[in-house]
Amino acid sequence: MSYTKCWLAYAPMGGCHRERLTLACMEAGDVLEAARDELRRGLEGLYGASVETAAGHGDITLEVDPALEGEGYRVTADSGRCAIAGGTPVGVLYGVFALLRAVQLQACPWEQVRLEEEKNPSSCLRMLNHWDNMDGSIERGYAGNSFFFREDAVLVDEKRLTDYARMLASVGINAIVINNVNVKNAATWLITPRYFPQLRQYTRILGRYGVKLYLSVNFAAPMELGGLPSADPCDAAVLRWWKEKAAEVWAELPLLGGFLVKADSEGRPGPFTYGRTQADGANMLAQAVEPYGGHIIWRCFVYNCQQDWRDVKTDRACAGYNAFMPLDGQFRENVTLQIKNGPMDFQVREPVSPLIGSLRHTHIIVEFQIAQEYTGQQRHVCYLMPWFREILDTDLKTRPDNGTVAALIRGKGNGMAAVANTGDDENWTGHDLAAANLYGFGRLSYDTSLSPQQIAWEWLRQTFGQNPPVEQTLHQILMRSWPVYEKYTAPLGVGWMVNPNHHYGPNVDGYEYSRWGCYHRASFDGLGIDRSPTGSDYCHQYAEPLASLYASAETCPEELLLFFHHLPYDYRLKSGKTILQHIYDTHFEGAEEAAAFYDAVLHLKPYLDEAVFARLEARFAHQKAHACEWRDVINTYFYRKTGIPDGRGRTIYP
Ligand code: GCW
Repeated sequence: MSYTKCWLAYAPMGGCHRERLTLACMEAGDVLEAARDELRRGLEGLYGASVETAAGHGDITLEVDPALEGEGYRVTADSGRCAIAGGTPVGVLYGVFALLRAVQLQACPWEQVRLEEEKNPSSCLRMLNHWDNMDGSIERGYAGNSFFFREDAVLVDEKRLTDYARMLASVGINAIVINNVNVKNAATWLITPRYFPQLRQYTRILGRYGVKLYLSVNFAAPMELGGLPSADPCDAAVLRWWKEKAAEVWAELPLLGGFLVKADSEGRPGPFTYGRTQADGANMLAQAVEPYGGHIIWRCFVYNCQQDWRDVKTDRACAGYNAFMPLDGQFRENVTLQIKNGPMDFQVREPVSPLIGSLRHTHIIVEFQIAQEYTGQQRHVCYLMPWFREILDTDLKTRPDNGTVAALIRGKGNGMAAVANTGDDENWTGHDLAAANLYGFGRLSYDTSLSPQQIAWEWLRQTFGQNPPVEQTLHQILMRSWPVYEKYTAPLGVGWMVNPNHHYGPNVDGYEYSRWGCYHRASFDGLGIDRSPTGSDYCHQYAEPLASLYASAETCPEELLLFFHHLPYDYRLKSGKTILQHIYDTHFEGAEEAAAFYDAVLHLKPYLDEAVFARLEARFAHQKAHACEWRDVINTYFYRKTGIPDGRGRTIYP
């Protein structure tokens, strides 16, 4: 299947033509060769120049400078001369992408490009987690099927994998997990000779772009592959099995980064089965992979998914903290805990998980989701960088100086991961604008200080070239998209009003009487979940002053009000409106704004490639209609609960 180049299109920059450029590179090696190839491809595309190799000095010089941090780079460009240095070849590659980005943003003749940029990555681990299954389907995939797997085979499409690796490297992503965290059936066999030859190709292709391969593994593999009677992490035979397995795996795949594990979660096996702790499980695996420099990433998404909705004391939001906080300091050096950004599950709005700030002696990765499971499934536009920016800026007040999430994920063993949003669709991400989330996540993970505005602007310029109407309109749409989506789907921190299983579309009570522990508790007297001391007291998992701030409805940030409190429909917000009227208003406004997005996109027809316009037009038309469905279902639901009509007399169906 053919596919687009996304932000690596390198469209010619009008009026900036240049015949010839010379390029000198001091050293050799695969990654440096990739850096040279990219520079050539980029400059040929942008300037129409032929790029020739020079001995000694050229217009552009690439070099490794060990004085820089490994994946850091320095680029200086002035008067037609440019020097790109990196702490390692991967740093050089990142410098090349930084130059190409700057060239496109400046959009001027080569001699006028000026750049003075030195950067080190904000965190060590900048990962994507693909939830691809070996039959080719993707759990929570909204952009076609897997380009890694089909019918239990590992596909090696060298061209597509290379182009993917280029996209990842261009934004600083340095690791990917290609298989779903729910490891079953054939995927359990990925760590056996059945798949080593193909996976070796992956490590080679990705390695050229500084991207490390990781695999999700099945905690019960000693039973399923090895025929052992148990997978008890404290059983010597189990440890022995994993040690032998690691020796075999790394002998075949010496470049493998490590394993990602979802244990004791949503039906997956884990140490709890044997009365052991999550640390027992993680450390046993860590010990096995340690001789090879292997790394264990252990997910904290551990909760009881067999809850009873009648039980109002058990609160799923408390689960991750309760399971992992007592273990702080007990994990081996090569273990990192991966924690979802919020305590529930990638809702449109959640508070930041308190576990992120409270662990002090444990490496952590914060897990984000750019697969838009709960944020419009890549049919609605939802640019997530403003949301991720807020998360990174949240100060959890657990450190005397800087307790922001961005500060907590600095340093060795820490980082950011995102559930990936790509598939084999021709534009990679289903919705063309969803590619901004892939681009943005990578950029933000490399440089956590970037603004969502800047990222959107960079992405638009590189994707669509110099195209002012497109840039302006789509920039505004991107920046408004998350607040608008929130308006018509998730009022005041309430989530989960979606259809069970596939999670698309409105269904206010979809999860209300289910076993999954995610309720909104709408009743005759009000709405929201009491997580204050009179309820589950989840708010006291936070340090002061946050605990008190969340504990009182008066001081709780309004966007999270109903996440923390059950309040009457006539409770007055700071705006003076009642909660009910706020719900009505935001749903009418959200649907109107979605309609305005559609109208704005229609005006871009003359400025967009035909196929791109057709795809955008179809998605925005769907969003416009579907936002009305959300509006009406939610408004009617609350009208029926309360019998109180809209204060402004707009149509709410009885
Ligand atoms: O909420 C759930 C998703 C599952 C996913 C799980 C997880 C991979 O709906 O599809 O499973 O989160 O993060 O493990």
